[in-house]
Amino acid sequence: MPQVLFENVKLNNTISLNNRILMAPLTRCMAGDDLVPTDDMVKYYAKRAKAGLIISEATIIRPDGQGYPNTPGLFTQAQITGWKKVTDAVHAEGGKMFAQLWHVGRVAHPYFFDGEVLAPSAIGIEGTVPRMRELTYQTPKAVTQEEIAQLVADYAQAAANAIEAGFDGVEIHGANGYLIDQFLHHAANQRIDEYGQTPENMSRFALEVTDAVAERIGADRVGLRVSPGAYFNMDGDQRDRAVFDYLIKALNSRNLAYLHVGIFDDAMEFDYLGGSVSAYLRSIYKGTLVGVGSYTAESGAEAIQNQKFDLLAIGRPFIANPDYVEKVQAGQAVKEYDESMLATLD
Ligand code: FNR
Ligand code: 8K6
Repeated sequence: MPQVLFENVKLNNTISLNNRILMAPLTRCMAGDDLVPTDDMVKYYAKRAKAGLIISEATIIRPDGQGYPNTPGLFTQAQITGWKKVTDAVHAEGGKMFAQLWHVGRVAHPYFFDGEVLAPSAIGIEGTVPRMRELTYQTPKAVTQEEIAQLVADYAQAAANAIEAGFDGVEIHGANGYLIDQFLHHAANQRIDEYGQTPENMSRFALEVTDAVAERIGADRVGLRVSPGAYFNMDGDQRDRAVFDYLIKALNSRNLAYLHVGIFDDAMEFDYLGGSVSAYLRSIYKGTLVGVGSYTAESGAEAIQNQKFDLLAIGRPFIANPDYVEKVQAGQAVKEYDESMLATLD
């Protein structure tokens, strides 16, 4: 049994975890009508409450943040009430849970809402919406500064809604090519105002959202996920390195609960980062770092022992094994993940 994973950890004076294993955020596209969490979702999360911290599937902060079918929201009273059932069930099992706050930016599709697709710049992505291949991605509209201010306010409101829904905190989804990440990469951000061109300007939106959310619910309850290595709905650019150097240094003084790597396989190396995303972030970030990406309990524990990161997030194996933590603790083999498992919520 990889013992280091089963230590209690104090993230700060507000949040302590029973172990170092996090359930990674996993979009399941199973929310009900009006994007309200269902009773099946209550059961699904409660079964996984032995994780030190569950991070919810990405949850949209407002209607135009949606890019996939049946992703839950946190902007209506019915959604808040639905999530409260989930968090109550997780707490009853002794677990803790953060909500992942999401706006997909240019990965949105107006099939899901009335309005325009918004992004830093009018640069679209190729392709079609997963599971709805008839929907082709559109060229987004570059947001105005007034719209940026509203987005920042809407992230803060969604964070307040998350606390009302009983979450222990929130993770801001700044990763995987979605809205916040779009501001951080040159391939998606070609603005010429104070949100573009320089590392300070390109980091501005991410920091404004982080600060607004922290001010509303307390920095102790806020995590952030980032993808300095572009790999999903995004192209990398040598100049992105300076943007993330600036952003991560600026985060050092924010005293967040944690910073979370956004990647599918942490063995991936990026030339402009000088190696893996986790190694790059560790070289700059002074706070708690959550590693992720094709780890097993054994390889993740070894990485923690070698101080590559502090906490281990597990994604696909948690879909395959609701009792992942119990199995690892008992030294039992875990079931292999298979994409066909996405069809049902067990
Ligand atoms: C993901 N991932 C993901 N990431 C995120 O930040 N928000 C999300 O909602 C999702 N949704 C999602 C759905 C599915 C089906 C998969 C497979 C992945 C990425 C996930 O959190 C994690 O980073 C990767 O799965 C890599 O970790 P594992 O699976 O190798 O442990
Ligand atoms: C499952 C329905 C849609 C969920 C969208 C959330 C994003 C995760 C989807 C998985 C896609 C994997 C892409 C991995 C790219 C790796 C490149 C090396």
